[in-house]
Amino acid sequence: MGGMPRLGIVGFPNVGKTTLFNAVTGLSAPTGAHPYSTTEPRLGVASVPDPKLARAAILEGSAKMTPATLELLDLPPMVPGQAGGRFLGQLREMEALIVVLRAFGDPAISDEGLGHDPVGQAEELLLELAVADHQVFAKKAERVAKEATADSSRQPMASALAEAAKHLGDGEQLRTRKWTEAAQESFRDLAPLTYKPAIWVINVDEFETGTESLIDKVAGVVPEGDVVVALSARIEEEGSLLSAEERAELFEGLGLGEGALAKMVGAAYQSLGLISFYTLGPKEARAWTVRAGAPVPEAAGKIHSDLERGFIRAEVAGIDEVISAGGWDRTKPRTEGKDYQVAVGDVLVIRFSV
Ligand SMILES: Nc1nc2c(ncn2[C@@H]2O[C@H](COP(=O)(O)OP(=O)(O)O)[C@@H](O)[C@H]2O)c(=O)[nH]1
Ligand SMILES: [Mg+2]
Repeated sequence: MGGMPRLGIVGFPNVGKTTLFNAVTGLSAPTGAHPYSTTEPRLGVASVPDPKLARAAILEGSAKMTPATLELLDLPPMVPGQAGGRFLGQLREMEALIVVLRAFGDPAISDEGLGHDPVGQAEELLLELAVADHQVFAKKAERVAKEATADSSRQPMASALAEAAKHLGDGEQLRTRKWTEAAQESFRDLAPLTYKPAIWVINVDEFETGTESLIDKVAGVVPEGDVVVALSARIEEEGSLLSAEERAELFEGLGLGEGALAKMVGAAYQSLGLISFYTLGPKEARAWTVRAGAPVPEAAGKIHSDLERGFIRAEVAGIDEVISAGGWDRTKPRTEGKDYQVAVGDVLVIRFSV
């Protein structure tokens, strides 16, 4: 699993973090009506939902289908006013955060006095994260400022850290500002939580209506560009245990839109600057992950290092084209050389020699 992008699930107690984790990973970690049912972090793998891959696999008669994956970490809850707890250290190792907000009002499930107003929770979480980052930034800024009095080459770093500490001290997230390359470099090893992409998940009641306005309200308080989705984690968890048809029936019966979970995973993937490309064959139809903008030999290297080392050229067609043509053999692929940047949805055949 090395190198798989990792996302941490965060939120206050009893908001449905573990339920969401179970829904996405297909695992069944214990959830509980008591607020601290998750005591240790748990790791799971989430498949990136990909209807195009499924269609292509059918067209190619592939024996096996392998979607792209993300790694998810289910964490014990944030405790209000206790930023800096031991789990924040683990959060720093994540590439992005999935923040769960409770909007369901089940009286049987304690909300620890935090209520079920997702906007209030979002504001409070943003503040907690800013405070947690501020602590580490203020400390380092002070240390580097001291060093800079003796060694002027440390001055730019001292200034960048001081500026970032001030921004955080104002309760702001680091990602709401553009930072120079040098500034980013000076705080990279601090792995600031407020600089990581965040996907906000509003966990609504199964009979909730008007989720659009909830989404708008939350989007109004989180940094611009953050993705906000609304879903019912409990229904998604139930749905994850069903076949595709049964699931569609369940969602339709409840008048819920299907696909919020897929949207969340897709948004997480995109927020990390990742794209999928495909290889198709009788044995396997597979989605692979590469950073957006990668040249085709780098993508080939995800499949096998020989394909990158011995790269000659790639035959490329978009997956939509392959599907509408009725299969790879009916498509007219383009030939691309080593400078070609892989695009979302490219189907690749790599020609190589070693
Ligand atoms: N009514 C309702 N209950 C939910 C929903 N999502 C989770 N729960 C329940 O809330 C409780 C806490 O959920 P859990 O996932 O353990 O919360 P965590 O503490 O954030 O990990 C469990 O009893 C869940 O079944 C939901 O959408 N609606
Ligand atoms: Mg939990």
